[in-house]
Amino acid sequence: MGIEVRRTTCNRDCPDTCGILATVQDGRVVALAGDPDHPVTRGFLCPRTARVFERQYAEDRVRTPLVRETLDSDFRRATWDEALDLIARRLDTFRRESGGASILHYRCGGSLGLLTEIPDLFFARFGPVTTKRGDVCGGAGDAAQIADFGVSDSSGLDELGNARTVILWGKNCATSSPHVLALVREARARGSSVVLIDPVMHRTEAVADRVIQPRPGGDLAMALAAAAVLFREGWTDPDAATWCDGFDGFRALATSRPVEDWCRDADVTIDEAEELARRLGCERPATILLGWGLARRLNGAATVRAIDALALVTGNIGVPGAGVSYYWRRRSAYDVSVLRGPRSPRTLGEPLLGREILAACDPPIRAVWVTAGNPVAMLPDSDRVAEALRTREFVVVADAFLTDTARCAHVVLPTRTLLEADDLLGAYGHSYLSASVPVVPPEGEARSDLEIMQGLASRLGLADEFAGSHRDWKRRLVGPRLEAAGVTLPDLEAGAVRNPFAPRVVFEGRRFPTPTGRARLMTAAPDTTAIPDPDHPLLLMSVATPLRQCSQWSVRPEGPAEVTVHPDAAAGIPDGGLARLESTLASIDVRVRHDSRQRLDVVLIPKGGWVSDGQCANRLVEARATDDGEGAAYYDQRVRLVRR
Ligand SMILES: Nc1nc2c(c(=O)[nH]1)N[C@H]1C(S)=C(S)[C@@H](COP(=O)(O)OP(=O)(O)OC[C@H]3O[C@@H](n4cnc5c(=O)[nH]c(N)nc54)[C@H](O)[C@@H]3O)O[C@H]1N2
Ligand SMILES: Nc1nc2c(c(=O)[nH]1)N[C@H]1C(S)=C(S)[C@@H](COP(=O)(O)OP(=O)(O)OC[C@H]3O[C@@H](n4cnc5c(=O)[nH]c(N)nc54)[C@H](O)[C@@H]3O)O[C@H]1N2
Ligand code: SF4
Ligand SMILES: [Mo]
Repeated sequence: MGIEVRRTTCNRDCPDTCGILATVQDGRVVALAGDPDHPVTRGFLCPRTARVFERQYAEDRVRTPLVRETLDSDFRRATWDEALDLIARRLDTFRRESGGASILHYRCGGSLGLLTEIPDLFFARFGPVTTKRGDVCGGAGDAAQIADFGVSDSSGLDELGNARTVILWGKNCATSSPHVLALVREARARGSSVVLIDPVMHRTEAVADRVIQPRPGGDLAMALAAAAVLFREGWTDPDAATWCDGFDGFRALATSRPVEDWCRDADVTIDEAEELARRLGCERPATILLGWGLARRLNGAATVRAIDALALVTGNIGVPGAGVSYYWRRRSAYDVSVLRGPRSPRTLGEPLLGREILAACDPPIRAVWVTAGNPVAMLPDSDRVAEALRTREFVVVADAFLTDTARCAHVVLPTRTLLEADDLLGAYGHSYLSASVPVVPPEGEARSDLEIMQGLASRLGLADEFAGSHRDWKRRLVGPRLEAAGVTLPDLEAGAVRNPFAPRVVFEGRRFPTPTGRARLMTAAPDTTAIPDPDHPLLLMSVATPLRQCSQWSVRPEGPAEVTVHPDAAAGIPDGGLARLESTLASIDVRVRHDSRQRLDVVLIPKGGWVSDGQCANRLVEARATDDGEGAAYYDQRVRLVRR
């Protein structure tokens, strides 16, 4: 068959949404490279995806449907007909006896392909059923930006080239958005100055002129300190009140305390707050690239609102080279109305999902279907999530691997991987659209979520509504509006296309999609004092690492989880020593690594460890929602290290 290079798009939950060139030899993928013609990918992939084809052919991939009667028994292989007949019969019974609300459909971010949302439509038509509410990933920040600007959207990445100052605020691009790191490096080479604000020291530091390490969760106080300096020095934009509602209220908030008091709460120096204010007020335009991490806190939405306010009062919004870039509206070009069905009769909050499943009554949750998610490993309070699943009458998980969540299922349905996907993508970190096209046929009997839903729909009287090939559905999603703008499905399959509806400069003219046309400034803030807990002196920073995509790894992590702490915060445990990492919920074995660049109040652990490998940070993390948007306060978890 020889060697061929095929083009597709990475569908992972990652802001970069890369163009991929796959080398296929005799029907197998043997190498992956970044598409040099993709304006953001520019010829390279991150290490986790460059090696993903090893997982593609892994022994432990689920290749056929797996079924078991009870959770005590082993899975046995089943045919698709057997598995789908069983599922259709059971779901129909639950619906008849207890109504659609007795079934929960939970979908998360395993693939960002739009057709991964087909199960939403299926369950809306079949039920409607119970679904999730909120968003553990970006819920708090989205809610904050919608409150401030009317919408969460960003200028094109090209605008980085016009920024005199770039602020990476809680954003570790080196790990989680390497293509943006390359653009920041270029902006710096052209003369922009780069500030990194993160309680954790990480590799992105290499592109920063200045690093500020506030206490975890101290950013709200630091932003208000900087605002107080801006007002004191007269560095705000003289016309800011014309595009902001609440200007006087925000000034009153920021100046309600002395700068040094805010700085003490943030654990930063006055010099650091002044420098931040000066860069925003005097070295304009400034672009703030805001990460998602800092909003995963109890006061996460208020923190993002304070950062938005800094940009608004300094005029760093609605002009080239400025803005608070958090989210790019990845679906905005597509006709997603084809994926929408009737509203759910009930929703359960995602950050508290385990508890909410267990507490649901009238009717109780009898069955759960999981699409593109691993909630046992990835949601807070893993043990409770596992208990909630294990006590249901029927659980179905569609996944390519036997994850912690699949281990709580009665039926596991093998799905396609990113190299087999046939789908459409937009990016949440830039403005390009593209398609995924299978570079190899599915391994074993794997099916896409669309194909799975079609199998079920034909058994439950919904066949007509779900009929059509992947390309038919992709064409429907491209829709007439995008076609009228000159973008067709073949264009998207041939390479990335700029979203014709994405603004080059968002909120241009400082007009906002709010009722008044003006942005809104926060006028009140929660208490910013840190509450110490001497029994649990460390905050658990369970953050992204280079070789893992959430709970999906390309090189299997062996042994206990590795945690990183400042040597003086290691409770006497030597570098390389073994310890217990404990919260009030649970404890896990870890290996301790010393790093003297870290703060004394943090301990780092990789995000995405599995319960079955003994590496799951979320067993330690209490389920608590953020102040708005129902995000998860993952990083406000207090822990301690105990010598073993
Ligand atoms: N390699 C890899 N890449 C990934 C992922 C992965 O698992 N692995 N996950 C993907 C996903 S799901 C997402 S949502 C995206 C982006 O996900 P993000 O969560 O934005 O990822 P990071 O860029 O690592 O940024 C998180 C940073 O926020 C910092 N942070 C935490 N708390 C605070 C705080 O209180 N203040 C400040 N200033 N900073 C704080 C953390 O220390 C960390 O460095 O990345 C995606 N990319
Ligand atoms: N402690 C801690 N926990 C966190 C975070 C953190 O920073 N710290 N980050 C949070 C964030 S930002 C996020 S977004 C969530 C992510 O949480 P999840 O989205 O649940 O995490 P993933 O590991 O990406 O898992 C999804 C599963 O989807 C499967 N999958 C991939 N493609 C497909 C497909 O096409 N169809 C189907 N059916 N399945 C597919 C994968 O094999 C994988 O097992 O985790 C959150 N959890
Ligand atoms: S995970 Fe992100 S950086 Fe890596 S290849 Fe996919 S889109 Fe690109
Ligand atoms: Mo995420």
